[in-house]
Amino acid sequence: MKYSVTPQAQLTQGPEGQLEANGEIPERQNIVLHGIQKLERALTSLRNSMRAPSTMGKGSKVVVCGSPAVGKTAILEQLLYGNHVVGAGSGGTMEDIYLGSVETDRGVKEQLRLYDTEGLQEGAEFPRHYFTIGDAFILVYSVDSIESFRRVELLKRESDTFKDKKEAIVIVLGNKGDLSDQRQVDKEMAQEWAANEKVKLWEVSVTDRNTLLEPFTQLASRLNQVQTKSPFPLPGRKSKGTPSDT
Ligand SMILES: Nc1nc2c(ncn2[C@@H]2O[C@H](COP(=O)(O)OP(=O)(O)OP(=O)(O)O)[C@@H](O)[C@H]2O)c(=O)[nH]1
Ligand SMILES: [Mg+2]
Repeated sequence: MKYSVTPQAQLTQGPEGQLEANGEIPERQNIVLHGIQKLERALTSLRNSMRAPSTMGKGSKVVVCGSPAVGKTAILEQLLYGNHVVGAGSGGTMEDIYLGSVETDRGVKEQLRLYDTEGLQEGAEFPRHYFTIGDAFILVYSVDSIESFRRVELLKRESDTFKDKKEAIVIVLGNKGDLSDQRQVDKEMAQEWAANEKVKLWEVSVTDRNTLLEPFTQLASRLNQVQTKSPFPLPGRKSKGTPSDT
């Protein structure tokens, strides 16, 4: 199967969800807290987002969530840019949005707005507004942390309770599959849980980008099906066709 993933831009959102794409950077505590490095990143993101205004507002919204340091950002950056250096910290995410285009198994491109969220410390609540935003949720744990798997179990229960779109898709990624000597989450146990929950679960590793392609292609395909089936199709969504149409 041929996979194709095209990055489009990275945006950064403020704590209240406002996009920094209108030429103004709101006064934000997180910039102050995270210092010059964060500020530089925000400015780069702003420049990127201003370069790609026509892509804003489009695309299925995919929320990526889980415990801190399970590799949420690394997964997205490896998928989209292929440039993540394992072991290089990303500094802890507050919230970033990546725009990417992923080819579905029908050979059409699905635009994704990928919301990279803040890692959830023990006891911290996942902000409820994400459940109303998301067309899909990627719950990420790390195979070397049973706590991170417990958080995914909790997020799945919360998504059942709070997501307000019945068709919202949930998939699970067990990251850091390369750390087999530090494994705390049994592969079979995790797959059994996923089968009971009726969600798909893949073990992946950022060290092997190929492991990321199938989950994202399947997700894009399912999102594309949901869009196509919608009784109120968005303009331009109706006749994406198949590869043989082109
Ligand atoms: N060995 C290994 N390390 C990984 C893998 N994925 C990510 N890492 C490393 O784990 C660390 C944390 O990765 P991040 O992508 O920052 O994790 P995160 O979930 O985005 O963290 P927060 O934004 O703080 O919630 C980094 O040093 C990554 O390089 C993987 O598959 N294998
Ligand atoms: Mg992160």
